[in-house]
Amino acid sequence: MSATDPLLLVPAPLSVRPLEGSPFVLGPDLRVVVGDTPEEIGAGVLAAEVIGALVDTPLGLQTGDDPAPGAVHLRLADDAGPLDADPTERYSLTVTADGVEVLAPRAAGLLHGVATLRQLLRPGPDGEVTVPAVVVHDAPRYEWRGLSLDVVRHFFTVDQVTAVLGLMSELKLNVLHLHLSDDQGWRLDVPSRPELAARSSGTEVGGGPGGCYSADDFAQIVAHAAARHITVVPEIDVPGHVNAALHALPELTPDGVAPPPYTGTEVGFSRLHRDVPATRAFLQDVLGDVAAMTPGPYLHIGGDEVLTMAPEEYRWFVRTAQDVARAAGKTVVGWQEIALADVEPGTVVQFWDPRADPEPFAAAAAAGARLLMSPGSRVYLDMKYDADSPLGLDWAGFVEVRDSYDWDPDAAIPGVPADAVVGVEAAVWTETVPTLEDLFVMLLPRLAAVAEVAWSAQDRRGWAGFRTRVAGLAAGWDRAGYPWYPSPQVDW
Ligand code: TNX
Repeated sequence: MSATDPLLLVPAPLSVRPLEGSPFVLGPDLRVVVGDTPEEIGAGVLAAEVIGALVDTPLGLQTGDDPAPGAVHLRLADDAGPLDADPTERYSLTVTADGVEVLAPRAAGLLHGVATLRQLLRPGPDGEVTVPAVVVHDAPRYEWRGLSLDVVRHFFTVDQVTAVLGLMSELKLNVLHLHLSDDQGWRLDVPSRPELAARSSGTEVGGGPGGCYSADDFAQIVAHAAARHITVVPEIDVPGHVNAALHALPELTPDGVAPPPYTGTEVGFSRLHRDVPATRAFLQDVLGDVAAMTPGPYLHIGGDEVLTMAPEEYRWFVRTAQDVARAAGKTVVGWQEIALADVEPGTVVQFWDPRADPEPFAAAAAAGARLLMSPGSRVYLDMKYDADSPLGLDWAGFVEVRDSYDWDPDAAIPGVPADAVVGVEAAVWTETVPTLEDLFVMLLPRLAAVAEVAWSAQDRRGWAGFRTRVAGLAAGWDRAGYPWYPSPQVDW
């Protein structure tokens, strides 16, 4: 690649201005220089790690105001980034022959600047790494840019989830939604009901060993995420998708008999019962435990695909779960079906099935709910790319890279106004996805497309440009050891 190549950045920044002049050359005494606040030091540690891994040398970290030439400077500055954007995540990045400067009002912006820098690094012929001279001003379109990961149908360890977090931060995604309970297993050990993990974590689709997170494991995931300014949203799916809970706690069934474990892929057959006495305390204790284990503001209560419950009883579950979450200081997130119940202002409704009647979503938005856009035909990254994909489902159709890219979240549901759209979340269900390698093949390149939909202004992006830029990421994926799908829609 030469210095005149276009700058291959995904997601596309708000503004990119290439500068005349020589590129920055990463020298042998390259170091990261930060201010002395904890936020700057935290961002500096991660920057040193990320850039150091790319140049194969551990980088030094130095605090202070030293305008050291040849260094990567990270500094908090209120007036950095596009000033009309929210300060939470905006940043500026300036690269000249003399060095690199990342400025942002908050630490999250510093990390976004480092993610942009990472994509600009160009390995030269004799091991020299350069960065073209450029000024970037950038800020996201949506505040919620997520990935939902199903760790139930197949279990993924803390290290594997950490690898996914690494990819997410490269793409400036900021919410990891963990689907922690379902028919096939229970994946989080909660103090009030140790039977759940003890009796129902050793199963998964296809008969594999399953697994679960201890409180300490979960805290580690949350900490790895927090270091990257990613919020973890835990999901306990009720009142359907509960076979694993019923198996562990037979008092939740009407006849007190535990159903056998389930390792198939059908949905919609299991449910809680309002009239079973143990039900209310289960909701209260388990949702309360998960809320207490989660520093983030959200608690996902599932709510999807309850195919055998009267609407009135369903509404009771949603109301009760909302009450528990509110008492624990959390905002409720639920799959789109909760729009048919009484959602409170601020509750996040996650749209997933485009076959549904749009009217209840418009009504929920009018009542103050916020809509999170996860249309299956666009961002369900467990769908097959095409008929030849060895992995994946196809109930929402085939989802090629361009399908994930070419849509506008603000226009995704007729009747829902743009200001009710909180953001975009990709979802990867894992019925057909047993390994981390398989998971990455489902995510890449589609997650890059979703990340751009969620980050980049609608008028700053387009398929022709994205096609070129996403091809520029592949070398980095190879260096990082990420398996990916060479979609025929892109000239790799
Ligand atoms: C629907 S999306 C489900 C999941 C499945 C998924 C497979 C949603 C809220 N429920 O239980 O795993 O389809 O694509």
